[in-house]
This record gives sequence, structure tokens and C-alpha cells, in this order.
Amino acid sequence: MGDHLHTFSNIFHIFAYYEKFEVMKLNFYLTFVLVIIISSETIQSQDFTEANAYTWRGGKIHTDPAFYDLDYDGLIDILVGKQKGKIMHYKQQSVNSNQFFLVDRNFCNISYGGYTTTSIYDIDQDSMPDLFMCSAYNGVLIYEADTIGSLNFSWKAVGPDVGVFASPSVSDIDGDGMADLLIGEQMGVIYHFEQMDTPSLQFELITENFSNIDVGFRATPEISDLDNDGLLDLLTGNSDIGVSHYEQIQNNSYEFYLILKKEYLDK
Ligand SMILES: [Ca+2]
Ligand SMILES: [Ca+2]
Ligand SMILES: [Ca+2]
Ligand SMILES: [Ca+2]
Repeated sequence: MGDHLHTFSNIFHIFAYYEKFEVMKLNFYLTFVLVIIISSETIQSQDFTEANAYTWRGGKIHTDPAFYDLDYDGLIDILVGKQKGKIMHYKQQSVNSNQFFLVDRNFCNISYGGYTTTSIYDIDQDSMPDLFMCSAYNGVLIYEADTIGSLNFSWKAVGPDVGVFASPSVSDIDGDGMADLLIGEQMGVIYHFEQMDTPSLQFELITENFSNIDVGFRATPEISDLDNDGLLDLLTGNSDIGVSHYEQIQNNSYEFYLILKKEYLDK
């Protein structure tokens, strides 16, 4: 399982592994924060039929959960930044379950400004997951697991800074082996950086307006291939309740087109 999850960059690796279990992040401003979506009977569906909302005491504002099996025990871990900057750690109840329980309100004693946002990806491919964080007032910080399977993370590097209320998402969009770092920002657009070399933690700016996406205010992108058609899907929340869905125009392309806007939670 570790190897399998390892190949996926962010929250949507859950789709790929658990088939009917689909998760998306949202970026509400005042209300609940994380919605877990269960698809229809169709495996790898892009149609969502059920939403389970999770509310937590504290940290309900501008949350940006990241999903990964950090300790390779076969159970998904969720890291959720809090309003005051600390990170909560949740663990999946059992394999295939959409229930998670709180493990720690102060993951690795990390505290990063406020409104911490997260993404997890093994950028140097050493099987120790790398945790990318932004906050309301700070750019990217990169932490990494101390050893394979460890839940202790330590600071590694400073990444790009695109301004306030940034939200990172790391994946390899063009399949060239170098990580692509998308950072949604305050005014609703998405910055795109790419790793300069492997296993470097240095990034170069590709564009300040990834695929001309603009969701109005506070973009929170996540990328994975939801329907397993070989084309990556990009979901992004905004400061409102909606989620916009884009899909890659062709394999390995940096261009995405809009499929659906604000429909997932309109039901
Ligand atoms: Ca785990
Ligand atoms: Ca690593
Ligand atoms: Ca790449
Ligand atoms: Ca797709």
C-alpha cells in the first residue's frame, strides 16, 4: 500500500486506492471545513452523490486538509491546519472507512503563523513524505518525516512566497519527474512553480496564473485523476461554498479547462 499511495501526490490518492471513496477539500470562510464525498457506484467517478461534513472545535476557518498515509500502516492520515497555526492529525478508523479520529491537536509542535494550509508529497523520493505548508501571512515551508514511517517531521527548507492566504498543492502535472507546486492565493488565481531538479527543494516560477484559472478569492487547488482517464483533474475551493472542477486538456499538459463550477455542494 505504501508504494501505491506513494505515487499519488495529495488528497485524491484516496480515490485511486479506495475506489469509491472520494475526498475533496474546501475553503469555507466561516462554516464547516472538510467534506468527504462518496461517489456513486461507478468506480473513479466524477459524479458525487454524498457529502459528509466534519466539524471540529477550533480551526474551522480557511482550513486546507492534506491526506496521505504518513506512517505506511494502511490507514489514511489527515493533517488539518488550524486558524491559530497548529496542525491537527486525524487517522482513518479502518481501511476503506470514511471515519477519522483525532490523534493530535498539535502535530509535531508545528505552529506556522495562522490559517495553516498543507499538502503532502515525497518530493525527493526517499519514502519520507514531505509536508508543504503555507499560512495566512507566510510563504511555503517544507518539513519532512525524520525516518520512513515516522510521524515526527522536521524543518527542511523554505519555498516560494506568493503572498497572504496561500494554499499549496504538490504533484507532477507534466510527468517529467519534477514536482509541480501549485499555490492558490488570496485573489483567486494559482501560481505554478516547478522543482528545479531532483531531488532539489528549489523551485522556479512557471506562471503566476496557472491555466488562467481564477476562482475569485482564495484559491485552494488539489490535483488528481478522479475518473482515471489519464487526464488530471483539478478541484479548487474559494472563499465561498463552491468548488470548481477543471480537467487537463491532454496528457502531461499544463492546460486545464473548466468542467463544472460550484455544483458539488449545491444539492
Ligand atoms: Ca497511516
Ligand atoms: Ca521525502
Ligand atoms: Ca513536473
Ligand atoms: Ca481525469
